[in-house]
Amino acid sequence: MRLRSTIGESVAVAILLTACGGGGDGGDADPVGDGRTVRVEAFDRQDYNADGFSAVAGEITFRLSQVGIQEHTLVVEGMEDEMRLVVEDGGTDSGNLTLEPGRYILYCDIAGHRSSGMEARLTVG
Ligand SMILES: [Cu+2]
Repeated sequence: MRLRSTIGESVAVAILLTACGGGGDGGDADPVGDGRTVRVEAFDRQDYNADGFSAVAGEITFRLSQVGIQEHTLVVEGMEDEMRLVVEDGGTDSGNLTLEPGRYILYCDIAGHRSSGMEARLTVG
């Protein structure tokens, strides 16, 4: 009985820690990012790992990782010609953009994916 309750508690703690992971810069939905690099994961359910990312103005590295088997892309709305990251076969892709402070939209340009949820805000401060 004693052992069982200890296991229950450690599972609860682990779940709590997992839920608290990620950035906490404030804002509507806790944008994710450490300043210079925006790390995005693309899932088969046609969603990214976050709805909001943050970065510091200047040269920003975007890194897209595939979680699953579907091909996905990452572009910044209005800057599609400057950077288009593509992941397939479990790979990653990365590129750089120089951005001024402002709000941007990231999305996957494969037909149907953006409307399914592959869209996220990027706040550059
Ligand atoms: Cu996609």
